[in-house]
Formats: sequence, structure tokens, C-alpha cells
Amino acid sequence: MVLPSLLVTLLAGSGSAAAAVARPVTPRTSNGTCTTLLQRRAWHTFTDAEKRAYIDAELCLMAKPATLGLNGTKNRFEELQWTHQHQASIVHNVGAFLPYHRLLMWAHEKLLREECGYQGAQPYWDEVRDAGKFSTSDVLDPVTGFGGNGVGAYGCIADGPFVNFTNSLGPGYRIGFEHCIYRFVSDSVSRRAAQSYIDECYQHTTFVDFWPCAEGAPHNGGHGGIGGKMNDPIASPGDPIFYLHHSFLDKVWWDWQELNQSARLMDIGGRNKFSGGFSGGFPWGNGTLPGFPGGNGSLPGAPQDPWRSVPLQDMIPPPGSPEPEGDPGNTTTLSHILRMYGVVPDVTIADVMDTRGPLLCFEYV
Ligand SMILES: [Cu+2]
Repeated sequence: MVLPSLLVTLLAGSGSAAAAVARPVTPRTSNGTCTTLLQRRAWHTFTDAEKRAYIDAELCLMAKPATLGLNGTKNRFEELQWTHQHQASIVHNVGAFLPYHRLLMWAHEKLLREECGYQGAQPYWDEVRDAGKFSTSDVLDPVTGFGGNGVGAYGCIADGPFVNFTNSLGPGYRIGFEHCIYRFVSDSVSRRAAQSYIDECYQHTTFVDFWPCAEGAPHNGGHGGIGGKMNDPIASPGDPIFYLHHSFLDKVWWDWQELNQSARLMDIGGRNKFSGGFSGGFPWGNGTLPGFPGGNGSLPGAPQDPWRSVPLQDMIPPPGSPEPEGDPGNTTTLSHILRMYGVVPDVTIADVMDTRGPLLCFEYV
């Protein structure tokens, strides 16, 4: 019978509107349970020991050999990155942008916990706090953070826990080209992380209007403000800061959902494919690497990114262009399938709409 489960969904949607504190949660469906919500906190609230534990787990993931046979991957960390690189054309500029990245953050958190002994939750970077001054953020601390800005023409990071990490995916779609984590931190670009841009997005009352706004300044400010690897829309999950950044953006989305839960908990839409971007040839093609709009290199006076000159022909496009699945037509629906290529099981957008649902089971505090 369809009716009872529909009823449960509706009741759960409206009934949880006022909830905000840690509490046991009644499962919304029968195929999973969520009894204790993991609490995701901002990085700057972490103790040094908590920061250490998170970074150690990340290093563990980077050291664990790849297991899934995904083209070009060497370790578990890169397997997560691969799902993003491979699907870049269908998880950006589309309705699935926020849902896919929510699932990717959760998959990352799950791997840290289940395979690397991490006990905590995925942290997020409170970027509003550091807007306009990313260079002094504690996220970039060389001892307790992710290391600082890059140095030299190629911007390879020179300190911090990830200084020796070699990434095999990227720039762009390229695989098998081993390179450092590189950054071109720009305080001026990081102003796009300011609260005013988020407030602008919160003016929108429907998902179809909200997501392009969120994918604009709040999203691009973090990518462009760090620059380098982070400014590569295809391979950016090669810088571990990516996971703090996108968890922040996920919180921005969740906070918007919570502002009107009964209307927004299951609100989805937007196009499935974006013809002007990744799929039909790059607007930034002709031998230059992609950058987020407004990122480093595209602003007057911003440092030029020499990685952009890596010839396009050296970038290997994903074998077979992935196509959206689960919702025929060009409108993103709750049935849209989010593919994870074995890193975690594939799910639908419906499964990731509620962070407190049986699959995700976390909350932002
Ligand atoms: Cu992305």
C-alpha cells in the first residue's frame, strides 16, 4: 500500500520542523534506522586533539590503497575524488548539485569513521567567519590545520600535514599525472564567502531559485578563495579542504531547508543537464584549465594559475559521458539516482533530502 508510507513521510516532514537539539530520531522509513544523530560542528570549535584526529584519519584514507578499480585512482581518498571527477558534467549547474555533494560529504565521513577509526563527525568550515581573510584562517594553520598557501609558480603547499601527499587525479579530467596539492589563496576572492551573499540566497523560497544562488558566490567564494586545486571544478576534491568547504555549503542548504521545513524538506527541481558547461565542451577550453567563475586567475590582478596551461589534450575525459539516471526528462526529481561507483551504495535524491533521515543521520550544530 502506498498511502501509509506517504503519510509517514508527510508527518515526519512537518513534525520535525521545530526540532533542533540532539535527540533520538524516529526512523522515517522501515529500511533503516537513525537513533543517534552525528553532530557536525565548525572546524574552529574543534580542540587541537579533535583536529589531529580528523587529519590523522584523512591521512589514513590517503594511505589506503584503492579497492574499486576506478581508472587512475591510487587510494581510498582518490576514489571519493574520482566520483566527482567522473561526474563533474552532471553534478554541477544542475538540480543534483547540492544533493550529490551532500552525499559525497557523508561518504567521506563514513570512510573516515569505518576505515580509519575516526570517532567524530565531518567538520565544516565556517567561511563567513573568515570571509575576506582566508589567508589567516585557522583552517590553513600549518600545525593544527591543513597547511598554508602554496609557494612558487605552481603553488605547491609547503607545510602542514598534507605536504607530502601526491594526487593522481586532475588537473581537470586528467589521470595519472602525479602532482602536489596546490593553492593560490586570495583574500579578495574570499569576500564572496560573506554572509550578505548567503542572505541573498535565503531570499529565495523555492529550491529551483535557491540552488543556483547557492552554487554562485557562497560556493565559488570558498573554491576561488583557496584557489589552485580547489579552483578546479572537476578534480577539486584532491585538496582535503574541499570537504570542509562543501560541508559548509551543505549546511547553508540545510539551514535554508529548516527555515520552512514543511515546504522545503523535500523540495527539489532544476535541470538535469547543463548544455553550456561541462557536457558540450568547455567554455574555458583552448588549452586552459577550468576555473570557477570569479576564482583566481579570472579577476583582474589575481595571480595567474600556471596549471591552466597544462594542454587540454593531456586531460583524459571520463570514459563514456555519464548521463543522469532515475528521472526521465530534464527536470531533477526525488527519484534521481546519485551514483557513487561502489564507494558507498547508490541512492536517490529522496534519500539525502533530510540529513536526519535513516541514511545520513546527522545534524549541524
Ligand atoms: Cu563539485
